Amino acid sequence: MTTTPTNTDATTNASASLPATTNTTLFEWVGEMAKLTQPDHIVWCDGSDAERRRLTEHAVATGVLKPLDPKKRPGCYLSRSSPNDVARVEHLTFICTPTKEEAGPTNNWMAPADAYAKLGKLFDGSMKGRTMYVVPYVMGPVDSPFSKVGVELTDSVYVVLNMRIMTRMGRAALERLGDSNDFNRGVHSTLDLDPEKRFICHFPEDNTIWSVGSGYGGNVLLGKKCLALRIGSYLGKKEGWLAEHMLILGVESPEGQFSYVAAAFPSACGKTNFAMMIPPRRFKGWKIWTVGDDIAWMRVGDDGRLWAVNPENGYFGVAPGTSLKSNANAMQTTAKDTLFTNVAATADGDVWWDGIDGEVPDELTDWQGRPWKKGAADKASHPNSRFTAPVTNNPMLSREWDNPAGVPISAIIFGGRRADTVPLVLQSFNWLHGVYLGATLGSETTAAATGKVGILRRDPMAMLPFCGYDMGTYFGHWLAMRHRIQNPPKIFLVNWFRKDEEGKFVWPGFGENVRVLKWIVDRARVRIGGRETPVGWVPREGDVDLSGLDISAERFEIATKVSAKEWMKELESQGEWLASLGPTVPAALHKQRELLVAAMATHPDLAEEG
Ligand code: OXD
Ligand code: MN
Repeated sequence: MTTTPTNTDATTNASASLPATTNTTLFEWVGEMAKLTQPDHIVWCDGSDAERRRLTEHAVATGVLKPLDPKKRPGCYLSRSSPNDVARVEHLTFICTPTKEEAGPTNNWMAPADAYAKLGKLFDGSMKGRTMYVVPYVMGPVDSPFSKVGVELTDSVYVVLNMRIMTRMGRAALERLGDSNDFNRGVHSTLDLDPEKRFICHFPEDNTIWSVGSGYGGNVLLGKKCLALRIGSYLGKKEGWLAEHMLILGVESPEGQFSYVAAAFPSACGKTNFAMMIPPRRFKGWKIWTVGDDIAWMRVGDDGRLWAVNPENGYFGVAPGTSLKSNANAMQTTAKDTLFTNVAATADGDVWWDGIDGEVPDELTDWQGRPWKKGAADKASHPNSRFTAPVTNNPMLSREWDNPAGVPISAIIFGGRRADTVPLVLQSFNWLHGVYLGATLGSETTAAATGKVGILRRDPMAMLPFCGYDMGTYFGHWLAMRHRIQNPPKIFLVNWFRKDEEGKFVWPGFGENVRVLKWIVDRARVRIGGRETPVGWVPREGDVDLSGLDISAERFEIATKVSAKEWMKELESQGEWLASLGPTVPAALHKQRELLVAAMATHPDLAEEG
C-alpha cells in the first residue's frame, strides 16, 4: 500500500498535503498506517513558520490551545490535558522484545505479536473524522553522525506543535533521511483518553513505537523518552554508544577554560535547574552554559574521549518550583514562544504555578479550567504541569549546543536526594567503581511524586523508567564502554539534600552547587586534592572554595561525612538491589561491592561510631 504524493490519497481516500520526499519506504508505511487508522486528512508537516501559524490558529479555534496575553507572554499558549492524563504512565509502558528476558525485570514486557495485535485493534479506524499529521524529525544536530531520524504519525495538533519545539522537525528531517529506511516509526492516536485503552509500546527490533490513549507529553512526544532513551539505549548497546538520562553543561572558568559534564538525576531532583545554574555573585567570572537539560547521547570520538550531544531542541520542564530564585534562566526561557500545559491562568492572561515569584493571586483559573480562590485545598497548578520552550530562548545556551561533534565530557555525575549516607560529593576510584555508583543510585521520594515522603527508590543511572532493555545487560554495556574510551571521564556522586540531626539541609544548594562543580572539574583535570575514604574521594575543607558562604567547618564536615555505620547499611541494601536484578548483573559489580564492604568493615571509624 502506498500513499502517492498527490492531493488525494487514492488508497485511503484521505486528502493529503504534498510531502517533500520521494522515500517509497516512508510512503508505504504512512499508507499502511493510514489504511489502519483511516484519517480524513493526511498532513505532511514541513516545520515552517507558516505551518506553525496555521496549526496554532486551528488549535486555538478548536479549544486545544488558549492564547495568553501577547504583551505578557508573547507567542505563548496554555493547554489543559484531560485530568486523568497528566503524567507518564510507567505501568502502561511496555518494551516489546522477542523475549521477556531481553526487557529484563525492571520493564513491563509484551510479546511483539501480542502488542501489535492489541494496539492494532485500538488503532483500527481510530483517526476517522480526524487528521493524521506526518511529523518527520531529527533527534540531534541535523548534520551530526550522532543523530537519528524519526517520523511520528499523530492525530493530535498539540503533539505536532510540541514536537516542533522539542525536535528539529519538518523538511530538514526528510532531507536528512533521503531514501533511507533507517528511521523510527512512531504512531500515536489519542483515542478517547480512556486509561483502560492507554498503552505505550516500544519495539526495539523494529525501531517502532506505538502509543495510544494518551495526550500527555512523555507518552506522546515520541522523540523524547521513547526514542531518545528507550529505543536509543537499545540502539546504543547495539551500535556501541550511550543514550543517557543526563543533562549536559559547560563550566567556563574566569580564565575562559571550558569543561563539559554530563549528569544524571532521577526525576524531581532539580536537573533542569542544575543545567541552567547561575553561580552566586561571589563566584565572579564563572559561567554555566546549558547544552541540554534531560538527555545525552554519548559516543567515543577519534581522540578517545567521550563526546556528547543533546538530541533535543527544546525543554519540556516541570513548571512548579521554577522561580527567579531556583532558575532565573528558565524564567527567561519561558517568557515567550512557550506552550504551557496544566498550569493555572491569571485573570489578566498570564500563567501561574506553585513556587513562582510574587504573591499568590486572590483568584486564578486552575489547571482544570475551574475558578480557584487563594487558600483553596486543591492546587491551582498541577504538580506535573509543564512548559515546552525552545532551547534558543535560554540566555545561557551553550554556543556548542548544535555542534554536530558534540562536546567532550570530562566528568559524569550521578545524583540523588538522600537525607543521610551519601556525602555532598564523592569521586569514584575508577570507571568500574563509577558504574557501580550509577548502578546503585537511589533517591528518596518527595510528596509530589508519590504521596509518601522519604522512601528510597533505586534508580540506576536515573534510567529505571527509560532503559529499553535488561538492566544488568545495560550495566555490562557501561562496563564494556570502558574498553573503547581511552580517556574516560571521571565519575562522581553528588547529594545536595543531606540533612542534619534536626532535619535541616546542611548544604545551601541552588547556585552554590557551582562550588562542588568546580571541585569536580578540578579533580577531573587532576589539579586539586581530596581525602580518600573506603567508598571514594571526598573534598577536604580547603578543597572546595567556600569563600563568602556562611557554612561552618563543622557543617561542611557533616555535608562531606562518610559514616562507616551508614555505609555498611547502604552496601547491604545495594547488594539486595543488585541481586533483585537477576543473573545478568556483571560479576564485576558484585565484586566491586564486596571490595567496598571489605574496605569499610576494617575501617577504624566503625568501632568508633559503635
Ligand atoms: C521528565 C522526567 O519528564 O524525567 O523529564 O520525568
Ligand atoms: Mn527526564
